[in-house]
Amino acid sequence: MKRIVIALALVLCAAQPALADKVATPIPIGIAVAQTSNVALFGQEQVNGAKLAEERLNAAGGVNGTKIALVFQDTAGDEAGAVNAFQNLLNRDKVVAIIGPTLSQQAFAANPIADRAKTPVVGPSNTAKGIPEIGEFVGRISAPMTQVAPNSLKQAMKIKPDLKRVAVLYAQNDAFSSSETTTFQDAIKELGLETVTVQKFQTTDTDFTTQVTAVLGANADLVVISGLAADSGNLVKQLRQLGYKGLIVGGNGLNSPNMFPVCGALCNDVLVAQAYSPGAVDKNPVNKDFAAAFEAAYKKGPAQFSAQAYAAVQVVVEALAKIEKETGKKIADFELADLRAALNKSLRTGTYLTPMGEISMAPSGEVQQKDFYVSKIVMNPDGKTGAFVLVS
Ligand code: PYR
Repeated sequence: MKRIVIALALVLCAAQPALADKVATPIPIGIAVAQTSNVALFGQEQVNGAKLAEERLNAAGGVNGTKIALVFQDTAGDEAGAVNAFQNLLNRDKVVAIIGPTLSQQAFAANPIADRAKTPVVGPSNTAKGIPEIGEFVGRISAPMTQVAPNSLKQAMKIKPDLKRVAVLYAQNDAFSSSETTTFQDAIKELGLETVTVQKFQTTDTDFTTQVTAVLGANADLVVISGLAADSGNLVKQLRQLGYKGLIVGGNGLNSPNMFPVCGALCNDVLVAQAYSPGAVDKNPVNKDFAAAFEAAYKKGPAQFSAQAYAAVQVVVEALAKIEKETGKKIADFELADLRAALNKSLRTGTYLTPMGEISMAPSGEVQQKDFYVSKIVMNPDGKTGAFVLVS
């Protein structure tokens, strides 16, 4: 009985909204991305983008003169890591919002925790169907693959107009990959192409002999891959090593230069649809400025995952500034619970001029973005470094 009473008391305490908490200064914004595991191939790029945003936005005055402080929590690559990171950021670090996690697979597990804590989540790289639907406090600035991915198929058809036979491969243990492949498979049908084989794999796989044998046996002239960076890089490498000579379209999991060392020179010519391109600077001075600052800081051009993480921090900071403007009250004078609720609303109003162009967040939390790109991987002679070269 005594144990039950103590347990009940603990539950009641934990359930109490942190009404007494004021927003700390500098204003804490959580960054829950993968800094370890294979998913860090994306996460490291996100850390770079977020850190650059913190530095530049603070140098420009932060939120009307109040600085922000990013609080980094490593989610590693799985759901448990993301849940743990979210809990720390919400309860210990008392952040005003969480930017993260890296994978949709992690978002489906961790975002409901932030939603229950009435704390806004801004997804910087969650592109599966169903992310904003997780809850009222869940939004994203990463365009869903339903809008982005089909562009790469259209580009493949431009390169090879007699294209017909498509092999589809996807990681069945990953929510984003399973979602993206349905988008690809629908688009393949709509574009009048024929799916000649569908092959599944795991994100932890390193040997793709079975899948490649099936692709070669099906006589495909286009291969479409939905996976993460390490697995997809190995798959591309083994397709080429075993003699596949046709076109390859990669989904968002192949959208990282950190994949280049995995497939090396054999990454050449893979087509990838993108929500950001460092090459698209002509019409967007914000991107020009960002790309130059990134290059100066890291001695390399920004990848999509970096640009989206930068944009996520920018969007949160601008939404905070809007709250001050509209209420005439400084962020530090808010109670945390009130600020989190106000921020969720503010995020969903107005537009943001980011490195990805002008974006906004619908009341549902879905991003609204206009410009998308397709790039081709071009490797350098060193076989380790390369670039996504804009083709459309
Ligand atoms: C996702 O997990 O949603 C990615 O796009 C990588």
